[in-house]
Amino acid sequence: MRAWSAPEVPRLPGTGLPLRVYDTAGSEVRPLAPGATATMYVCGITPYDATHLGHAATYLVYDVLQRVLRDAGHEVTYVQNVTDVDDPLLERANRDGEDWRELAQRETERFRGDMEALRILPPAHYVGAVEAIGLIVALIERLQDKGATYDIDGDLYFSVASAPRFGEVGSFPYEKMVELAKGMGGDPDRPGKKDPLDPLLWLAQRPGEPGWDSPFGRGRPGWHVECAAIALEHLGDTIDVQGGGTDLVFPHHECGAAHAEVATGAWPFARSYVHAAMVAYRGEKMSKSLGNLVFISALREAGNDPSAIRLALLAHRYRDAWEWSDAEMAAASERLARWRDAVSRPSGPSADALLARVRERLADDLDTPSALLAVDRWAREAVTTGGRDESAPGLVCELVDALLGVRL
Ligand code: 5CA
Ligand code: ZN
Repeated sequence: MRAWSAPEVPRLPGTGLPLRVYDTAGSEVRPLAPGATATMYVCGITPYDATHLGHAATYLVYDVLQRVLRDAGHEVTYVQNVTDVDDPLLERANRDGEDWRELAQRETERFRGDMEALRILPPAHYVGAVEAIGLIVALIERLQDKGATYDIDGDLYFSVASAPRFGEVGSFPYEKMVELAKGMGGDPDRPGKKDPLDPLLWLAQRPGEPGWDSPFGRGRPGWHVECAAIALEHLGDTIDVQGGGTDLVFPHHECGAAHAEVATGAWPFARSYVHAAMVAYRGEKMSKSLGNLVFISALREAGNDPSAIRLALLAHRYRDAWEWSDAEMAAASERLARWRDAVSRPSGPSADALLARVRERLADDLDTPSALLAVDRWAREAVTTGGRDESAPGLVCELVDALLGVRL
């Protein structure tokens, strides 16, 4: 699929610091330490009711992560999927009497527009589940060859018992995994399953639902195998970063890792599992199923500058869950105005220490709130005491653009 166009990223003087991030599987902050080219797979949207602020907050995390890696001299190969056929999408299309393909196309287009406006770096490979059916079928065949699959009434399941390290991504107690699977499209109670946690690989076609021919009959792919197949195809057996919101740790990333492990024999599938905390609204996780959504498109249409939207999101640490309120937008717009005022002056205090500080804060597990505070301090000084450095306002514009994606 077509992604969206890439924003310019200025090159900054010197080199950024090596990034340390929290790895969910290891439960600690540690160096990411990729090679010359870092590989990153971030789970994409299921295209309906996108793009809300929660989605944007999550994709912004991997955008800043990439900016930090690039500043430290790495290339990044970034892959993202679109779950353009799955139960919730089909249910929504059904509810609204709309063709599921049209719904997916329209919402994917809206997402592209929002990502572009927010100046989010696009993936090199943007891959829909539908266009990846061949890859998914090939991965399921590999799993079949390893004896890791079984059939219930024509539906194909993956046996988690075949993956020796199943459970190591999320480290949840068994009962918790059952509960999480139930809430995220799993079917732990289905009779005939060898283990309640076994995920679906291929669902035999149901009346009125789409299906594709395959060696296991006509049907459609399960969710976890979709991401595993796309990541393995475009990034290889081991990737540096698997990204997505914390709601994807289990079962999605656990099962994806298990599929990859059984198919390739390699472990870990991802060297770092980097998860973004959930954004809430009106007391609950912002979610399509609850409908408590704030859309990026609505914020844009209301006249909010996309750079202010970025600042509103970057004011929160990605690992801390938080709740959106309208005051966030006003505070971010004020901050943007203050920064713009400061860089509009012909000179200011030196920005060398600011660049070092922003690099240092971002390299420490993407501490964006502290990076913003450092820019605040420089801007306050520029406006109150001023400074003689004529290159400083320009350098601040560039560093804020390159590392935070904010255009002043
Ligand atoms: N298509 C799958 C991934 S393969 C999916 O989860 N799609 S989604 O549209 O439901 O979510 C897209 C991304 O946004 C996921 O990484 C998810 O974790 C994240 N996300 C969803 N809701 C929120 C929220 N309230 N706050 C932060 N991130 C969220
Ligand atoms: Zn995914």
